[in-house]
Amino acid sequence: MTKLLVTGGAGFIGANFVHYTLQNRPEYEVTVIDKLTYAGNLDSLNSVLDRINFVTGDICDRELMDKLVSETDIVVHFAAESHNDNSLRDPWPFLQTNLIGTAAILEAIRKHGKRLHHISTDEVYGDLELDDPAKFTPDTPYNASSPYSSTKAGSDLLVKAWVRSFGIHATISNCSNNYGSYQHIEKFIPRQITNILSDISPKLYGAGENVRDWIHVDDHNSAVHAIIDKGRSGEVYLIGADGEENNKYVLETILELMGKEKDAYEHVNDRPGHDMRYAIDATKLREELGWTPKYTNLREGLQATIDWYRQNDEWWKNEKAKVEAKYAEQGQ
Ligand code: NAD
Ligand code: TDX
Repeated sequence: MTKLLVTGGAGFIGANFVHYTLQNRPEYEVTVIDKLTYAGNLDSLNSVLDRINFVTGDICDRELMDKLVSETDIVVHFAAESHNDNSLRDPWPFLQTNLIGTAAILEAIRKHGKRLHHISTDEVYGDLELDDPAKFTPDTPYNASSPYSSTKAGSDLLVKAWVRSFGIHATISNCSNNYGSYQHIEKFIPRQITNILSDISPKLYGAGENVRDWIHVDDHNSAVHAIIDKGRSGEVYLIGADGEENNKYVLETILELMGKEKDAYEHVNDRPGHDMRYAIDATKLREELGWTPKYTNLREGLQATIDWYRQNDEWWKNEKAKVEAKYAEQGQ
């Protein structure tokens, strides 16, 4: 058995990664370390808690990370403060977890000679114009816009520095916007679905022209496994599935799939510094590692996601009023 330490495994992508790994890769023994912040939810792992080791803890705790890393073979590092809007209200948890937490993991990896896969975002590259034919590639210069994305960019640079200076065995992936089950209802797609299910009108920032490159979370996670299997140490892989759509289209599609009028939503205050467009060129991942995405029909993926939130209201209902009250303070 190969031992896998998953940081942030009670969050959206991390929990899906744990489920994906248990279903598809029986050779791995999984340990999760998660602080269970507002974004972590142990219920997302309920059905598999007897098949994994779960540790409640903070990745910034250097002693704890030293111990856990010494006991594993590979670390897959998902843990982060992940929401742009929160980073605009209070950047400090982002600086702490995304930078100091990643450094604590890197120091343990260096000391014990283990393998790291660092999960990052396409937002480190800044944004593109709507009419620009370009997409992000591994050679695009870093140009992050928000406290969230700049701390993720900083965490990537820390990993690159530890590779170059200390020769640690590490890979990095930068993925586009994920959707699917277990995503926190502060994020765009689950916020709109749960608004409609709660008779609250959906909320579109600004004109809704901003473009995101959507990928199903299972496709992100199959790519992460491909990189762990075959990725070259020190390399960066961009993960994306050619899913560019603007926010207005995504919201109108959700409304239509839920049997509502296409214009039954409100325009609210725009996000300060709102990135206009993200787009991933995943040629390196596809050609070098032979990866292909499975869930490329966004309408079908949205329908499955709507069904999941409808059937699992006990997973999100208690959080709804709190999340909406926080947005209301910003006029969003
Ligand atoms: P999330 O906010 O849903 O989950 C984050 C998890 O990390 C939570 O379970 C939380 O409790 C845990 N955590 C936070 N601080 C911690 C700390 N100090 N110690 C231990 N655990 C801590 O985030 P997500 O959307 O699942 O994102 C996971 C990773 O993927 C992040 O690194 C994010 O930057 C990256 N990413 C996300 C997306 C996306 O679309 N969601 C896209 C590309 C990359
Ligand atoms: O209510 C909303 N209305 C709205 O129009 C919300 C919450 C968002 N939006 C817009 C803002 C963005 O253009 O929708 C788009 C998506 O917003 P988020 O879900 O907040 O995602 P984004 O800011 O694009 O970042 C996401 O993808 C990259 C993740 O949250 C990050 O963790 C990841 O790195």
